[in-house]
Amino acid sequence: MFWDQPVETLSRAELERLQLQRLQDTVRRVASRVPFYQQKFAELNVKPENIRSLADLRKLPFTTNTDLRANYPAGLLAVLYDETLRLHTSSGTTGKPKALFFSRRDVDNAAELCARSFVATGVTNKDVFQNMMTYGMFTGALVTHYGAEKVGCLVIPAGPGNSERQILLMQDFGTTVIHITPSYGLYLATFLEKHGVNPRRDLKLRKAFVGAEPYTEETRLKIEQGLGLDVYNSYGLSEMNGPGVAFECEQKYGMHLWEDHFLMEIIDPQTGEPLPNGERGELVMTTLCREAMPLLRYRTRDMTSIIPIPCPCGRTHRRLNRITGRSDDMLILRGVNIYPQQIERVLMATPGIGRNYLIQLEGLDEMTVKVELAEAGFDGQVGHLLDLQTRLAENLRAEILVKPRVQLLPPGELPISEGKAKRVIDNRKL
Ligand code: DLL
Repeated sequence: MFWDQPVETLSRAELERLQLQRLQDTVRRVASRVPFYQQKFAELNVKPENIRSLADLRKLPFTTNTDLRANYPAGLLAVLYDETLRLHTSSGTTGKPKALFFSRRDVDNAAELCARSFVATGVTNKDVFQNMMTYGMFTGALVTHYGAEKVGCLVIPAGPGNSERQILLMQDFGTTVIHITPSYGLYLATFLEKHGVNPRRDLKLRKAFVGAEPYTEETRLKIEQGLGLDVYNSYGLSEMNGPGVAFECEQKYGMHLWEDHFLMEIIDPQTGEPLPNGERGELVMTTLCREAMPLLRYRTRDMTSIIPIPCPCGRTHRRLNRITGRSDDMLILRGVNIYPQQIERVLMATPGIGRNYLIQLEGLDEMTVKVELAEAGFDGQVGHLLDLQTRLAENLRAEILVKPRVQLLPPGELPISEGKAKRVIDNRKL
């Protein structure tokens, strides 16, 4: 099923023609209106007329997280203040948030791309969409809310948390699609199990859109099994509209990045140089349609690769592999590079292990992986689980090359996360 078939199936040549024209417009726009880019262009000695092909993209400067914060609140605006319609923010771990402005056209485009994404998974106007993302400054809920309304779904703006009420809403209004973070999805699956709700028998759920933070294929399976539905990976970031940037289609294999709205590059995060097609590196994106706050070559810090083969669904927009973490997420433990996703993969694939975990780094260079046991089969004791603990520590060592301490906890012991989970606590005194 398509929302906008002509655009979604444009030939590569047509798509690239459209991209070049939109890139040139964007470059002219920022060159005439945004002092930050004017200065960057002067430093690199580039002018809008130097951008004659898509390959010329590499002449343009990168934009970083730090640039956004340094220009807070409105330094990167390319429209008049009066022409802005909506503000979102994205909070990082430290310091000022990033402020993201939307014009009327930006608001509409963001909803349009969500509608396109939802329909690509098989959603129709008959679906009931329960939105469990946080409503507020976060893009996750509002942007998808309007996208689902555009498709004609009944939208339930539930927000996250209060799982008992979530289930009542699902039962009373016949929810078929949910939008949820992976951490809350895992929690909700446990909650249903604990309360004897059998989703296949008691609910009408068909699909879940899961994103906003990295997760593994093993987590997808756990959510699918626990909630009795299909999980579609959804990727986006506030700097590029929020959700609806890249989305899985009915094939559930790789996320189509909407290339009529965004140019993508995969670079080596250390050197900034482009990587060969299919190699894993940092995703860099340039907005092609954003009016209020266009961004050139934005360093997302997200690590992924492009799937180098066309999708059987017929969409020509290229697919991204699962985001395996952020380049700045990487932990270095005793000199070894470790991504939290590697740990999650092992945990979620181990029978008897539950869905909530925490990675704690402390002391000189010690890692403890705290993980809850699965609800099913748990008899109130953790003492006699030595065997499982040893096996898990060994499996983790095989994956991350250093042996962490493993602490098994009764179900429900770790803090619940409804939004983005904080999985790593680093208190090392290095
Ligand atoms: O998280 C937008 C969003 C909301 C996407 C709901 C999908 C669903 P930010 O708060 O700006 O925006 O955070 C963006 O979250 O750079 C990634 O590091 C991470 N992220 C988002 N989606 C995924 C995903 C929203 N599917 C940052 N897989 C991004 C892995 C993801 N990481």
